[in-house]
Amino acid sequence: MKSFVVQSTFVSLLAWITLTVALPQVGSGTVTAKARAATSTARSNTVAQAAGKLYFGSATDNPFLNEDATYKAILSDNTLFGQLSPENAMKWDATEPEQGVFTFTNGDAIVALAQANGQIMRGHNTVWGSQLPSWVSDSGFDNATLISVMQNHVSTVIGHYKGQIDGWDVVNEPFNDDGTLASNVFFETIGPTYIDLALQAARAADPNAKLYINDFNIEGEGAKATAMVNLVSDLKSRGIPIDGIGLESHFILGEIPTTLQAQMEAFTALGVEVAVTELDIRMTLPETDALLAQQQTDYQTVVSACTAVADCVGVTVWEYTDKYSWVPSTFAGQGDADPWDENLEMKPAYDGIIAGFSS
Ligand code: 9MR
Repeated sequence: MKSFVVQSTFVSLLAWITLTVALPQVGSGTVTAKARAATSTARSNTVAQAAGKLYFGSATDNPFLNEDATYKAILSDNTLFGQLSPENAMKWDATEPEQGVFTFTNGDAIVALAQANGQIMRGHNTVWGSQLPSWVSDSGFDNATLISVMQNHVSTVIGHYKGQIDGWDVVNEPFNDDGTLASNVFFETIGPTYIDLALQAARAADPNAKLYINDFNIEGEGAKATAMVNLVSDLKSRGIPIDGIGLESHFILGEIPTTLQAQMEAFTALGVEVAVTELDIRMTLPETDALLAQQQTDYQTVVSACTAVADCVGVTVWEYTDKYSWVPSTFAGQGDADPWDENLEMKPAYDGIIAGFSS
């Protein structure tokens, strides 16, 4: 009797779970299996290259590569991804955690993977106010010492990867939103010429790598984008090496700047290339059919802009899957920003990418 009660409770529980999971969730505010899946059979890097771009790519990080074989297998498919960016492995805190002690193990692993897969590598990044070890940020180094420390870091990291990196984010996020230069130890100690010195050291270390300045909130017209135009034209007029501007493109659903393509054109008119370097489009959770459809449209809008601009060389998503996105831990209640879902299945956003390269 007791066993029957336990068993029947178990069966009821199972039935409840089955019903709850299988019940069709229709109407607004819900997600249906059909609306969740991508329908395209085209391959994202193949269509990017057919559109004249160098690549469609993704950021990646070592913990995920080491622990998730399915994730790694999808990332390694060069019909999907023609380019990799190291999400953290080449940053200052990862590569020179103690002064003069360089560790390249994680970065090397990503470069080796890209080479084995026939994928282009972007380098990210050498000089940035974040993810700095305290021996740099809190050092109190004087001007001459910090210049030498910075030049040594740029030369050693870029030199280590000489010939293996297509484009380097040499200087990362140098601006405030109002277009003034951001306060960080380099700006505060060396002044604005830290940018010149970093770019010159990078050119000397790998003359064939494309040298980029990378930033966010420069994807549409505004004070910050104007400041980037002014900086790059000033660098070029003074003969400081600069080859590209990275538009990070961490967007909010439904808020893609209407001036995105025009801004890319304003940048390329300076004689540099541009790349969409860190694309993701986050939504307020939970996902709904409507939000996924809007996300598809938004991905298409961004990729179409790059397709339309001859000197936009490629599009990189900042992790291809929601499973490993940086977004939820940074923006409470937001997420699902990437074109593959938590189960490594393609979302409607993937169809948007394919359509964007096909436009
Ligand atoms: O995705 C990166 C995350 O894993 C790190 O914790 C974070 C720390 O700053 O950096 C993230 O990547 C950033 C990139 O390096 C520069 N642009 C903004 C990215 C998202 O924060």
